[in-house]
Amino acid sequence: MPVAAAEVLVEVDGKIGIVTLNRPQALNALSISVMDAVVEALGGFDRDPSIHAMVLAGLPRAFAAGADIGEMKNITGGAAAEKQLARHLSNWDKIGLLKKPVIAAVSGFALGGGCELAMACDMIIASETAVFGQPEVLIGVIPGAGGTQRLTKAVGKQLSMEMSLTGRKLSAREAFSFGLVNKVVPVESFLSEAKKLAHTIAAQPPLAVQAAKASVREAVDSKLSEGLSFERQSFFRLFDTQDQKEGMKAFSEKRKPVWTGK
Ligand code: DAK
Repeated sequence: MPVAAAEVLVEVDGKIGIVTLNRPQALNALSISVMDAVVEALGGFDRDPSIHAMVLAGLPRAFAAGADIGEMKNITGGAAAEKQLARHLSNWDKIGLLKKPVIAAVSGFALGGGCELAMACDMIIASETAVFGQPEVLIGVIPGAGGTQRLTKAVGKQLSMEMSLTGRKLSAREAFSFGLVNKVVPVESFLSEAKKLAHTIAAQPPLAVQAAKASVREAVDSKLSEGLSFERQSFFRLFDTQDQKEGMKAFSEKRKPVWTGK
């Protein structure tokens, strides 16, 4: 399904490319079409020799409140989840594979797939209102787009466990103190600060920048593919459970879920 044109905005500012999520009515929930458009836009900038760095921005109230629960809630069975969501999920991985640096400009909610999207970028500029979390357990699943792996590498095992097992969220200041974000700025300037950082990078020699990015990634990502694959299979299997159905249904019906452990 093609994305509604206004749901993802794409612009160029000198040597930087800016992609903005713009689905405010759903707190920038990452539907299949939105993620396809984001990857297409960033991929286009990655191949464009006149672009040297990119910014992936959200809106002041939300970077992204997760993958679109409405699209996932009716999937029954782990095999069906894998069939329907595997390509969607590969979009998060594709962002991690871009050659040029991507800076996430995060304000408001960065939850679930939104937090995973920010973490798939290379650096994060956060507004004072940013909130980071992996609350999937609250709707009967687990992070499925890299959260258990990238969050653990970013903040360490203890905090990552707490966040993934309880849905605990981090304020922008906490995220900064744990090394998840580069800088915290007033909400009015989160986008301009991200652009400023992108322009600074874009002024450096592009081949050296790309080589540095690849090297830092290598340090962080070795064995990541194995972890991601393990995480993914666990995620898909949860679509065989009643609690996944109940968690997503309860969210849509705006009530508390009743867990059965089945
Ligand atoms: N999906 C769809 N709609 C969402 C949404 C989401 N993740 N989050 C918010 N919305 C919608 C709400 O349904 C509501 O729509 P209307 O009812 O107005 O039509 C609108 O956005 C405003 O939300 P609220 O009314 O709930 O606003 P509040 O300020 O009261 O609360 C909130 C904000 C962010 C605390 C709350 O909306 C919330 O808890 N949202 C869900 C957060 C969450 O659980 N996120 C994780 C989702 S699961 C994978 C790829 C990705 C993933 C997994 C696998 N593969 C392809 C394998 C990722 C999974 C997830 O992200």
